[in-house]
This record gives sequence, structure tokens and C-alpha cells, in this order.
Amino acid sequence: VSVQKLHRTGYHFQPKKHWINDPNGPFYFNGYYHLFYQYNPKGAVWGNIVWAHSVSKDLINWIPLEPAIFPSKPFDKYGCWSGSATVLPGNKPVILYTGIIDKNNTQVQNYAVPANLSDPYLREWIKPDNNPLIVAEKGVNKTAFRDPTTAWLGADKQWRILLGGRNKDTGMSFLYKSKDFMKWNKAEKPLHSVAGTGNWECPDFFPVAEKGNKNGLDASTNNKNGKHVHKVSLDATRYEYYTLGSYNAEKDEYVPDKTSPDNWKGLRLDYGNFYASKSFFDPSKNRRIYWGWANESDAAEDDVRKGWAGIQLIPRRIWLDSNGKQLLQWPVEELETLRGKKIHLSDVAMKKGDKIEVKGITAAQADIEVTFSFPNLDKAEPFDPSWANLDAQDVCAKKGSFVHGGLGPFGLATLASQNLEEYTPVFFRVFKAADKYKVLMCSDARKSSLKNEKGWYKPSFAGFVDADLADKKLSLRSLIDNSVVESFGAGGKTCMSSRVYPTLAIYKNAHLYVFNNGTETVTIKTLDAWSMRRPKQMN
Ligand code: DQQ
Repeated sequence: VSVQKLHRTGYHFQPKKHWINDPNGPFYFNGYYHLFYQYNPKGAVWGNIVWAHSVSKDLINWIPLEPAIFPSKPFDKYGCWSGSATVLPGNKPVILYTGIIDKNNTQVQNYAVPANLSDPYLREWIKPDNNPLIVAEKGVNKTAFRDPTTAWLGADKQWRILLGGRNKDTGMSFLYKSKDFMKWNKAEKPLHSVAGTGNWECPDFFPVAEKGNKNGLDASTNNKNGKHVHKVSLDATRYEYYTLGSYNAEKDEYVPDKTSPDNWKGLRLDYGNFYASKSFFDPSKNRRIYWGWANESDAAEDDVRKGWAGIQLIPRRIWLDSNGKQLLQWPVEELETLRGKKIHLSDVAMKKGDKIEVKGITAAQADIEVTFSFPNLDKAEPFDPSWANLDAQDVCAKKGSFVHGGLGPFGLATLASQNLEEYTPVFFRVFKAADKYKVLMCSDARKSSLKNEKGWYKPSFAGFVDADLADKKLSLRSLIDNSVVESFGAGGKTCMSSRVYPTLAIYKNAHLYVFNNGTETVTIKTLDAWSMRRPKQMN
């Protein structure tokens, strides 16, 4: 297969060729991070799924290994779908994954263990003969019964896992318990379920430290007075949401907080192209890290022609915001080792219509951190009450970067051609609603490419930002990587990732601008932008 270089990423996780989807079973073991992922070894479309495997000492440089888990037994003959790793006491990793056993997509849960614990890379995995460990009970939809989580240990010394699924249109996370990790019993009730949300994929469930504490907690930490996170990927809408809530470990009851909407309008780790995400606890740095998959937004024919499809986004540290109402996310600090040439700006006032080019860095492959300030909020435009039921993405479609406003739109024009024939703006607009200010953050792909092929997806991704405007500042970080625009608003309160395919704004012909299209003057308090190097080793 010949592989198209154009639009391949410079520093995101990508194999040499072919299709990838969900990140699987990440864990840390004896100095190495392990990442597995859904992979088609035969082509650039979904199919023939195996667990590809790479290891890294720093989450940035990756050593590719042979697929760790691939169809070979009756209990996974038709595919090895998503799952998670648990490091059992005594430092013994075990993987739980979903096996497909027939042409009807019947799903069972299997385990695999390293063949040789003294191999630092844990290359070879064994699937013992007592698999499958779990099959769907009578009455449970066995084609929506998959994606086991990392296990956690309760005070009763029983292990617990969740599986995603549904009962008709009610999405649910089934709870299973085991004393020995081999014999699993289904709990009477699912840990959680929500009518009308359809099938749940790739559930995730873990405790978080107290408000504002950036440390992570191991899945088995008894967090009685603290909070847990329950995340699901919605098969029907192809995006995810999470709730924060309380978990009663004795009763195995999870109750979402009132401040977390528990439906498809809920809080999202990413308001863009991000799916099947999975977290793990990193004991070496005492943090919890999230991985998310970003699919291509071109058409399947384009992927076949390119010879590749799918990336993993930059792993993010996550923790509970000091307001206790949402998670915060930030690219892992190791990413900063790839920063090269730097440009710094400070105290640059921008009037309405101003557009300042950030010159001297590789704008197609960059990391930008900028803080904007404004004198007051008086010019915030009214939030049209008729938008009350619209989501942020629809508001952004009405009020893009080129529609002039009051306080905003201001932000970055990324992957821009010289005369803005193509660009992907990432920006803020501040609105005044009846009782409060509403900050909209958009990453608008509508003008990202002059090409407009059938099947291309160029949405006006957006989310609201629950930012504290008291200090009259808004900050933005964007990671630009040829076909990736991955952005973090207000210190990681609202994040969104997008895949775009410019035709002019490529390599050296890509530009980066800072712009203000609002009547209020906005000042670039500080801006730091770096050229990003390639990792020394990327698969
Ligand atoms: N992808 C896997 C499934 C999972 C889905 C199959 C989510 O296990 O539910 O490749 O993207």
C-alpha cells in the first residue's frame, strides 16, 4: 500500500498505515506506558479488528510491537473488540476485552495475560482456555454487550467491572462482580442506565481527588466522601458524555450530581471529534490520563486512497475543577519536550477587524498558548432567547468567526492560507443572557478546506465555557498538527478537537493569525507559540 503523506500528523499517535479506532487497555508497568488500539491490519476502513500494541517511556515516543491480541480462538474468532487493563496486586497486568464469536456479532468477555512478565515490553499475550469469562444472560441483548472497564476492588474484596449495553432504547452500564477475577456474577441492577440514550459503548468509571487537586486516584480507591466520574460513548450520536456523582461502594449505587445533566446534553470531555475514550491511573506520576480517538472527517474513499485513517489525540491529564462541577483537562506535560522555536507576544491591543500574523514558527505543526484580556463585559451581545434549546454547535453555525460581534469573536485563525481562502478559527464570543454571561467557544471547520467532497464532515464544533470572567480574561491553547486542531479553553474547562484537510494551508504555506472581529478592543496579554518537533520514534 502506498501511504499519502499529506495531512498525516507530525506528533500525534498514528501507526504507519491502515485503520485505527478506540484506544484500548492503557496502563503503566515497570517504566513503560502500554497503549493498545483497535486496528485493521489489512486496510484503511474498519474491519478485521485486532489489538495493536505500542509502548513508550514518555507518552510521546512510541515503539510499535506486534499485535497483542488477535482472533485465534472460538471465543474471539470474529474480532477482538475494545476493553481495558487492570494491574492486579503483585504487579500483574490482565486485559479484559470483548470477543466476537459469530457472524451475528455475538459478544463475550475474555481475558489475556502477559506470557512473560520479565519482558519489559510485554510483547506476547496469552488467552487461557477458560475463556470466555462472561457471556450475556438470557434476556440481555448479546450484540450490545461489550467494552469492559478497568476493574476496581471493593471493601468486600470483590472485583467489579462495567460493560456497556442497552435494553431497547435505554443505555446502561452492567455491573459484574468477582472474588477471583475468573468467575463473574452480574449484579441485580446495572450501575447506571438512562432511558432514551440508546446503546452505551466504552463506559469508564473512576474516582477523582477533591476539588482542584490535580492528582489522580487508582480505580480501587475508596472515595466515599469524594466524587466518581461515569463516562459513556453514545453509539447513536457518536459522541460521549460524563457525569460527576457519588458512588456508594457498599450498595453499588451511583447517583449523578444535580449539576451534571444525565443525558445526551451532558458534559463532554471534548465537543469535537473524540470518541471511545479511555482513562488510566499513572502511578509513576500520580495522575489520571485520558486517551481519545479522532476519526477522519473525510470520506471512506479518501481513507482508502490515503492508506490510513484515525489517530489518537494527545493524552490529557484530568482532574476535578475547583468548582466541583466539571473535569479539567490538559495535555500531558511530556508534550512540551517537543516544543522547538518559540515566538512570544505581549500586550498587543486588537481593535475590531485586526488580524495579526504569528510569524516565524511552523504554523502547520505548532503549540500555542494565549491569554486575552478585555476592559469590561459591557459590549457582550445579547443571547437570543430563541436559542435556548440550541446546542453550542448550532449557535456557532449562526454566529461564526466572520459575523462581527461585541465582545468577540476573537481568537486564533489556524491552518490558514495567506488570504484566508481556508482557515479553521478557534475563538470565543461572549453573550449576555437574562441572568448571566455565556461564553461560547468554537472550532469552526466550515472554511477549513476549499475541497468540499461528498461525505466530508466540516462542522462548527462548539461548547459553552463555564469561565470565571471576574478577571476579564480568557485563555486558549491549541495544538495544531497538519490535519488536527485540538483546543483547550479557559485552562481546560472546554476542549474540542477537529480534523481538517486544507489544500492551500499545508506545510510551509500554512499561517497562524490572531484576530478580533468584535467592537470591543481585546488585548493579547501574552502569547507563546512554538514550532513542534516530531517525536524521535512514532510507531
Ligand atoms: N469500537 C469497538 C467496540 C466499541 C466501538 C469495535 C466504539 O468494542 O463499542 O471496534 O468505537
